[in-house]
Amino acid sequence: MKITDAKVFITSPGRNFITLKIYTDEGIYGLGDATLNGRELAVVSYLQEHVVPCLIGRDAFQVEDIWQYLYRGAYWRRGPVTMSAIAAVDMALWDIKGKALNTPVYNLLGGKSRSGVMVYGHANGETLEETVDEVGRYLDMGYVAVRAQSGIPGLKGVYGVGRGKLFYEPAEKGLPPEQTWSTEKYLNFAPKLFKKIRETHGDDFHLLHDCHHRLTPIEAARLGKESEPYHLFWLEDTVPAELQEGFRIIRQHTTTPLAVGEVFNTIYDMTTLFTEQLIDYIRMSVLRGGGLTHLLKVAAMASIYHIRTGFHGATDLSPITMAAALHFDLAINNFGIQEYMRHTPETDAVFPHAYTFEKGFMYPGDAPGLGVDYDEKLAEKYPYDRAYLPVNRKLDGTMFNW
Ligand code: EZ4
Ligand code: CO
Repeated sequence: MKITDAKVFITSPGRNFITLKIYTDEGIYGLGDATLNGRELAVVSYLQEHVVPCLIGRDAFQVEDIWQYLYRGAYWRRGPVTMSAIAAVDMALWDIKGKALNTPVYNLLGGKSRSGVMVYGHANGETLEETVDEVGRYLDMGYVAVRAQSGIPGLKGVYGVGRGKLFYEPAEKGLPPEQTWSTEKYLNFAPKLFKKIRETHGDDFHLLHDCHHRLTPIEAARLGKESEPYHLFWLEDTVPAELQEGFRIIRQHTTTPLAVGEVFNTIYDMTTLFTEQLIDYIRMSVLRGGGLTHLLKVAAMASIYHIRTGFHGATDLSPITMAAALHFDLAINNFGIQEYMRHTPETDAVFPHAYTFEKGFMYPGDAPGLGVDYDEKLAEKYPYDRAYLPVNRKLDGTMFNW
């Protein structure tokens, strides 16, 4: 089966999404997600100018070879733009293979290893009380795992507290919005939040929290230690993970499980974290991490070190990435949990999909391939709209991590 063409689509049903569609000489097409929040058109250009011409005429079934061709063949390896582009091709090819063989992608990845995929939802509030109430709302919706993020007294626009409830989206039109940060205020506040959540809602559900790369290792160690009585499922992205060795310090001090990796691009970003067992969950997504082909290697290596997956699943990953993740999660042995931020109804309409949510679990569905389509006509109604993720400054104005 030969690849005859590939097109890149841009749509903005509430937020920007980039989609790659690969066509074959047998009439089967495949879809891949190429969305890079805040830098979308860089990936569009990378695909259109540099990747699509190399795809024409290739055998669509040679998924591994095409992956290696694009990864090794660029010479300039890795990075979010390159790896998101490769991921889009990879997702589309797995989609094509599933459709050609008339089977859902999870069957190509080893078949079902479990009945459903446990997901966690996002409870966000402006205040501690509001966040505690939101956690209750998610439990009422049937979730068995909830991430809690709250506004902090004295800080403006804290990560995780956004517009709307079910559909949190941090990217804004115009130039990047500026937020403020104080580690002192945060560290004094977070354990109180966890305490109140456990007192109000009990122990019988998984509680998660994201630090969004804002701590130093010793600060992360303090938070991990003080959180131990509330037994978090994980503490995410405590420190910026460019320095993998930084995790050694955190690990020496706390038994709170650690998750990291949504900004990682390849297996080389995590080799120290794996081999020294410095983390418990790896979060690199199908989209950011070069597709299913590369994640198969990541999951295999992780399994040796007792590390499980907990893939990124924010709204800036399109329903195509969500579907790809669910097929993968269902199939591999060392699956841990899957993040699930709901897309808006407008986005769901542009990407009709087979996956479903029920009582805290998700199911990829049994449609051949990934089970997601792209409504080109409807998508045209939502033209690209430049938006940026926020930037973050300390209270004295120092530029910091968002
Ligand atoms: O801030 O995907 O765990 N989830 C996250 C996300 C990221 C966004 C950035 O675009 O950290 O909400
Ligand atoms: Co995160």
